[in-house]
Amino acid sequence: MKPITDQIRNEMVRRFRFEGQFIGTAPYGEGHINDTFAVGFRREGRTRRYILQRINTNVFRDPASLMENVAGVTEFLRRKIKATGGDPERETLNLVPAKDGASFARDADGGCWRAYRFIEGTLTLQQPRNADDFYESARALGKFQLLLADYPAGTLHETIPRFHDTPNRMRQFRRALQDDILRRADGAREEIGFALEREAYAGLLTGLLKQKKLPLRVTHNDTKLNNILLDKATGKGLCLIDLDTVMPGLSLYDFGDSIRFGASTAAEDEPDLSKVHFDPGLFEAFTKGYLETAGSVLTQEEIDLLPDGAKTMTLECGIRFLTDYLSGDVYFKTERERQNLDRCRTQFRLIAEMEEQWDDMKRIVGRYR
Ligand code: ADP
Ligand code: GN1
Ligand code: MG
Repeated sequence: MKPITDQIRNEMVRRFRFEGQFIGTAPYGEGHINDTFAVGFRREGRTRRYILQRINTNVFRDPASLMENVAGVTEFLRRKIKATGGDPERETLNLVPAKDGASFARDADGGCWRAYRFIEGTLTLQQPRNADDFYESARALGKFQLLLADYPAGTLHETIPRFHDTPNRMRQFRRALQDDILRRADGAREEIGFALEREAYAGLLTGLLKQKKLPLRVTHNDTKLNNILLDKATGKGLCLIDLDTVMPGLSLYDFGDSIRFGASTAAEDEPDLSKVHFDPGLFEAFTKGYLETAGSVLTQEEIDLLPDGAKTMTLECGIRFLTDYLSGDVYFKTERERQNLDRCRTQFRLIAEMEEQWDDMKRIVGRYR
């Protein structure tokens, strides 16, 4: 993606139906994919913020289809939240259309931009501060899946083909390893071995899906904690954001992706592995919140496989970070050279500890089923 010049960004600020007098704009958030800005306006003595985002079109090849998904899902959620007495301004994303009425706008460099109303009074956490935070995020995820249970899945475009096809991620990893374009493989032998030893396991969930032993649902597919806003005042789980990958998928992908990011004692890219542990207390808090909200619609198999959802998604994400490291950091944003390798290593550390605590994880799920 081309660097964003001040000129382009200012031009894009003028292209959307923002209300009031422009105050300023600044980079915002810690997403790995899109370029996100907070934009401030002043109106009737009050400040109003918006989120302005350039969509990463290297990752999302068909932004028009992606925006159709986002518009469809947010509109659907809006209606449901309203009907059940909730606050659609805060419990779902709300798109701000471009001045020509479209859901996104193109800049002079071909970049695609969209805007949302900023959901104020919320927390985006990079790690849960305590078990309650994580429990609340799980409840928000469970509610999200319930609300979308009757969404017309056939109308959703696949924004990234085979996004959670873990065996395919494994094949991509093998190709990157074979090419080893930067000669980085030698410095990552342990991680490479760890991934390859789990190659057969990587196909567990996709295999069960193929055999129709797990149901396809409308899922979010990117449920790490910084994509789930909490209400600052009440601490309650409020809103799932980052809807670019809402697609048909397995409930276990969403459960697992939350666990791999949030049930850790350290940041996703912590270089010091002695700080990284899988936290069974956090796993328990999330499982409880998730099953309290979504449990009634899940099948017995889905519930039994929650630990495998966690392990599979942690493995998949670790493999993706390792693949990107070997490929020269072309997919995930990085600020330092070994960051993708550090990210991979935290994921693999979590897996090793999950494997050690497997029976406990099963017991925890058994407590809330
Ligand atoms: P990415 O795909 O790069 O992860 P996100 O859509 O997740 O981009 O946005 C990045 C960050 O911006 C989020 O983690 C969150 O902190 C913040 N954010 C995004 N949309 C909103 C919103 N409508 N209101 C408040 N904060 C938001
Ligand atoms: C990316 O966009 P963001 O930062 O919320 C990625 C996820 C990964 C995650 C790892 C579209 O999420 O799949 O799990 O980084 N999103 C995409 O932190 O690839
Ligand atoms: Mg995000």
